[in-house]
Amino acid sequence: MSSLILVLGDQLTETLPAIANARKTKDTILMAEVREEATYVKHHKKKIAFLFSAMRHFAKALKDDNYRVDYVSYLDDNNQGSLLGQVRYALDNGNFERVVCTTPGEHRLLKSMQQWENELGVPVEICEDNRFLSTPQEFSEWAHGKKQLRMEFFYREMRRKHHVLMDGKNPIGGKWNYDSQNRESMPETHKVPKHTTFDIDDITQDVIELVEREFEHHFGELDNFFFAVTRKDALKVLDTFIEERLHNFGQYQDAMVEGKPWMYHSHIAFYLNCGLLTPKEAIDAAERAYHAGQVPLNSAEGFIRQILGWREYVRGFYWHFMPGLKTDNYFGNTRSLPSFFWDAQTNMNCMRQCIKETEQNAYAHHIQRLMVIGNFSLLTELSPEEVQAWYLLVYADAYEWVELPNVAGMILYSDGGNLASKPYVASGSYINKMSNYCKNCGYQVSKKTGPKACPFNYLYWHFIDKHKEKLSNNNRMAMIYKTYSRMKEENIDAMKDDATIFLTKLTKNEEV
Ligand code: FAD
Ligand code: DLZ
Ligand code: SF4
Repeated sequence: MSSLILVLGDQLTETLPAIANARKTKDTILMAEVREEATYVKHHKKKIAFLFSAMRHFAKALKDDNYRVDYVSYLDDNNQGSLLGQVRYALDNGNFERVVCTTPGEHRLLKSMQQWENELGVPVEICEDNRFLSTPQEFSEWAHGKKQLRMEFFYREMRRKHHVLMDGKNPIGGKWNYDSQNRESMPETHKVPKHTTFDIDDITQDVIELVEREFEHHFGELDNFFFAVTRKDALKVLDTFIEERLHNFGQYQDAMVEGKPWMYHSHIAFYLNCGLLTPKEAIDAAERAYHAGQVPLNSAEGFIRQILGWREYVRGFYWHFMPGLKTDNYFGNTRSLPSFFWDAQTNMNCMRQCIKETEQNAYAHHIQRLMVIGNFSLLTELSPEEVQAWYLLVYADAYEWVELPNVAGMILYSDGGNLASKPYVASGSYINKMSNYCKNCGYQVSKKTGPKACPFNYLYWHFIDKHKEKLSNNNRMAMIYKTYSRMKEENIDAMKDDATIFLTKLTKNEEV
């Protein structure tokens, strides 16, 4: 009995049970570049080029390892345009008794796969994705009966369970979390190490030309392709991060500097999320560097928390709250995205820089996504559906299981607070403290109202005022509402008036 094993573009890991259990002389691994996956949101050009190239390299490595591989390129005559179509075509033209897949990272695709057995008339086995350190079931068991699902407590469980940075039953250093040491801004003269890039080989060059032709109208730039597209090179990105960047990761984790998109971040989410790296090897490498005395505890713990904590937590959260998470809209926001989300043409320098870098690199670091673009999206009442689609298509590390909890739960609070204990909103002073963006801005961060005032300032108080019924009982908002209650009515009115003018401009898609 031979099996047809479907491997998706973000399942490029040889140790997945579906691949590891394949019988090399009997079974066939099917991989396909299909229009449906590349366009259900119009992914960034660099994201498609990265993934198609990584898929082609992975297929080649499997073939070199004597697996039978049926690789369908985007322009192949037999390309059916969808995963189901491609599986059906392979079944019609081969001799397979069953289909084997791995649980996909998106709810829409899992629901579709669960129907395939009926549609195809052969058994379809959906294997576990064993690349995570926790399962969705484990998350749901942890969540059961809890009023609040705070990441910090989930993270502590993960630390204990996997014995990471532990000293017996206690966290190494006596504290679970060293975030209070991780909030420094970066002096402009500080030199950040160059980020790791690779030469473009023939496979990648072909894919870049394909994407330029076939996805011409998609968002983003293709120049300066920098990605690792093989496991070997992805490991090099991880190693270089541990050697050159991890030391300062904690200290500068939240900092933003104009013209420095890469900072001390690891740039490994691209590879973790498509399978070229595993989370365990990234965590182990950071822990080893700490024990070897190469990096301080605040950096090692901060980095490990992102992977063992946040990454595992958001995946469990996604499956626990889907499909409702996608349609939740706690504040009832409906405004369409302004056109500068697509071309970065705005006088707000922080938004201009973060969107421009997103356009260039299919990457922005966490605080740019959270406290600049995300903060703006919530304060300007953008439609959750449109913001979700934007984040899913612009970043090369974005798949719905990780993008949606961050967007719906973390930046938009559209789930009403299951993920975040309070909305992540801030005025311009936060952006000014953590970046040098305000120096080159058409607005003045010190001004609260008037045509030159920083829009984040009056939009922030407009938000606080507008949602007082929904938010003022939240303990974590108490200080803010105390300050608000002491503000002069005329000042609040002036900010509300400026916010209304600004929001009307956005609705009309006028320049801001
Ligand atoms: P680093 O800063 O070096 O962090 C190390 C690793 O920790 C990352 O590679 C990532 O795997 C993990 N991590 C850190 N924060 C998170 C988080 N909040 N959720 C899950 N994993 C995390 N991350 C994605 O992988 N894909 C997304 O589509 C995505 N969308 C986001 C959208 C918004 C609105 C926000 C606020 C965050 C989003 N993140 C997403 C989380 C985070 O911003 C990225 O993981 C990070 O910027 C990737 O860059 P890096 O690899 O240099 O990460
Ligand atoms: C993101 C993506 C893109 C752009 N193209 C493909 C593709 O052509 N073939 C494929 O198998 N996977 C692709 N992917 C990744 C899938 O969209 C991803 O597997 C699902 O969204 C589940 O996470
Ligand atoms: Fe952004 Fe306001 Fe600073 Fe301009 S002044 S960069 S809009 S925070």
